[in-house]
Amino acid sequence: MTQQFKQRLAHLQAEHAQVINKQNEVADTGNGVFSRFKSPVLTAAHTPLAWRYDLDEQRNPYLMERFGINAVFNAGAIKYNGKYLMIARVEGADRKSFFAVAESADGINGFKFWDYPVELPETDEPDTNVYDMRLTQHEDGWIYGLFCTERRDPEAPPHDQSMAIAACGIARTKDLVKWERLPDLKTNSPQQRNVVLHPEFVDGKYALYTRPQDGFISAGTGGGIGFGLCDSMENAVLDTETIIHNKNYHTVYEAKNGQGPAPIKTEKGWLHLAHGVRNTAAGLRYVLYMFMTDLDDLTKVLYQPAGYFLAPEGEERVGDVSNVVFCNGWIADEDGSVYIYYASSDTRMHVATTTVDKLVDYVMHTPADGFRSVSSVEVVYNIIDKNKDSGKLQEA
Ligand code: M1P
Repeated sequence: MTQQFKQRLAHLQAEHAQVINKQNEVADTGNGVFSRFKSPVLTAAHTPLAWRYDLDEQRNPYLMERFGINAVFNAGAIKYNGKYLMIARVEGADRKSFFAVAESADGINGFKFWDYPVELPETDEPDTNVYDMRLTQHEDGWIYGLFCTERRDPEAPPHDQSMAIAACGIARTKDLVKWERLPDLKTNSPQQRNVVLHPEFVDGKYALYTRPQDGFISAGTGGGIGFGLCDSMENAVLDTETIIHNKNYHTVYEAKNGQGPAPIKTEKGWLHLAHGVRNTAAGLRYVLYMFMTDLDDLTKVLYQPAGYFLAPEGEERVGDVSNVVFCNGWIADEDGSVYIYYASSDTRMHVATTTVDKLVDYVMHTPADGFRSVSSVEVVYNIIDKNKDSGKLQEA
């Protein structure tokens, strides 16, 4: 091995080890609902050197990257065998995404990718691009991964190389290593993204959250979070979708929205985390918001705090698709802690920590949207008056 090759390899290894072993710290006092952390938890730099470099000097004398990784984001998550796992969307420099599992012992530090990315089987209709997997440990015993499969629109004229069709791909596994691919979900909507499997049977059927949409980017007449039941995941067909949470004028979800990870069951109801999108002069802005549905009637929204739960801040605001936070994975731990894995600007993964109790308090006691400025002022007056009545104003 030449000295040059040896040195470069040693530098790459040291940098990689530093990225993985970096200990994270809570960012600031925060808003009391959750804690943010100073550094991302999973990035392109976390991907193993063995994926990117041919480490043989004969074949790669300059030790050049042979496969570039552009971004690591939009990860599903699950606690499995006592470890915190993310199944990330890894996007190559070639723009194609694939899935890869990274694990950590404490859910915050030391996320390390498994040796190989996921080998995802295909259906008869090959996928061009796959992304945004939601993992659901279903009570039928399988772990399901529902994701977006994207293919070129067969109706697209030759001059248009962007027109695409998004559909929900379905795969299942018992160990996150060996995956069985099932047929794509069939619904009445021309396109689907952000489809999520509910963890429990409902009336003996599988329950799915959907996001019907007319176009690939614009939701058009679709765009709300839908809900439907199907008999089987081996041939998943949804005849009807009921919109349980719709787009709404002058809110953070006025352009479109989508269910995040599978909801968390609590004594008060199902906790949902979703993303809301609005249009601005600077392009689309994606934030996260929450709501709670009824334990018996999953289509009934019981509580919904106004506005966003988490929005991009600081460096999170910049990336491949700036001003975006997106979440498709969270873990509710046995001790009541919740790890929210969210991506910023389609580039990297972060974690925010909280508890089920705090989220329930947040969802039940944060005032709902009054949909007008005058209602927002009433909410503020109400808080001030209560502080005044209890003699707390001087403490502010
Ligand atoms: O670029 C932001 C997000 O855009 C899409 O989400 P949605 O379907 O809700 O608009 C997805 O492509 C997602 O992966 C991406 O993060």
